[in-house]
Amino acid sequence: MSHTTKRGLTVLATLTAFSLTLSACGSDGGSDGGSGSGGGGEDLSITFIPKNLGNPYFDASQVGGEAAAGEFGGEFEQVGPTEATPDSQVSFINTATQQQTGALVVSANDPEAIGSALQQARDIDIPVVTMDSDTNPEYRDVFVAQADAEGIAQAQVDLIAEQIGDEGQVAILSAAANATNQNEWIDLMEADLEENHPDIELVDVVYGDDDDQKSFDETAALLQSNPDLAGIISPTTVGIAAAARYLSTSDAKGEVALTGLGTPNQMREYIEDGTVESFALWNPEELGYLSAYTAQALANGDITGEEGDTFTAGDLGEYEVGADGVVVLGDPTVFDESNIDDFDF
Ligand code: RAM
Repeated sequence: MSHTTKRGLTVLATLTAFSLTLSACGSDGGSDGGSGSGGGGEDLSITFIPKNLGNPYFDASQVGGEAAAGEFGGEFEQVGPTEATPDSQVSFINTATQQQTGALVVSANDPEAIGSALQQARDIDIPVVTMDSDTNPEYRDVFVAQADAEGIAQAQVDLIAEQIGDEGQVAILSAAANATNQNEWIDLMEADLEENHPDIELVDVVYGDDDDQKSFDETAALLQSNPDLAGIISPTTVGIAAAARYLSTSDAKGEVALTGLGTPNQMREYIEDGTVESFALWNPEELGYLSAYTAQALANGDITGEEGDTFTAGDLGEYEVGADGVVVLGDPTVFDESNIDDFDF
């Protein structure tokens, strides 16, 4: 498989063992998040605010965050909006700030809209970590990135190119229109397609807002308005699962390729029934785990977010803060019928 060698995408054997460790780890579930433990000691309270609730991806990152907090004796809570709109997280950030949470970990729906709310938290020395989807860098101390953005973009382009014989029309079904992470990947995918895949034409980019029904409906509309479509890339776990569900019972099954970023548990049935050949992702449990340890390291004063700072993230080992305050989890993994059953998230 050429895509696995080009960017060094690897199946991390440690992932399964890591998941087992996480599920064995107890936690109080965070019933008391805002207890005012702003000092960053053993009783550190950490508040996770995902893009939206009800998304299995963020359920998984929550598992990792809870496990980490359990290990270092902290308290954990996850709160957030039901809709992934630009400013829907503001009230949750403000509440956590008023309660003087020990640290905030946020996946941003918009790079700017939550900026002043985060700044208010930082004004009273609450460390702010973005994970998964960044804000503009001035609003946070550290961004915990799931993987290198170029690698994530190229993995998806390589997968679709391989599945459609490197030619034909493709479309992108994304998350929310302002999502920092998806927009960066889309820009990089467009550049990669233009430079390296002259016979692939990107005909449309549509947005399902990380809402299952909207993503399903957008898939139907895409197929209707682009009868010659050869493939869809969906760089969102909500989007790819909804698109796969639509394709699986439509005439386009097996005719229109689908790839992107999905969780193995949501995509397993579509790999098994032949709707989807392969897709990619990192381990969101590990992302949550690393983000909680990053928050603790900031709260303890072990790091400040400066390039070159190092800290230990529990079982994941040592990490270093890179340029622009970014910590990178690792390489994405490609899933197909040969390995999907090795993963449970
Ligand atoms: C969705 C969210 C998340 C993204 C994954 C791939 O769950 O949009 O931000 O990282 O997909």
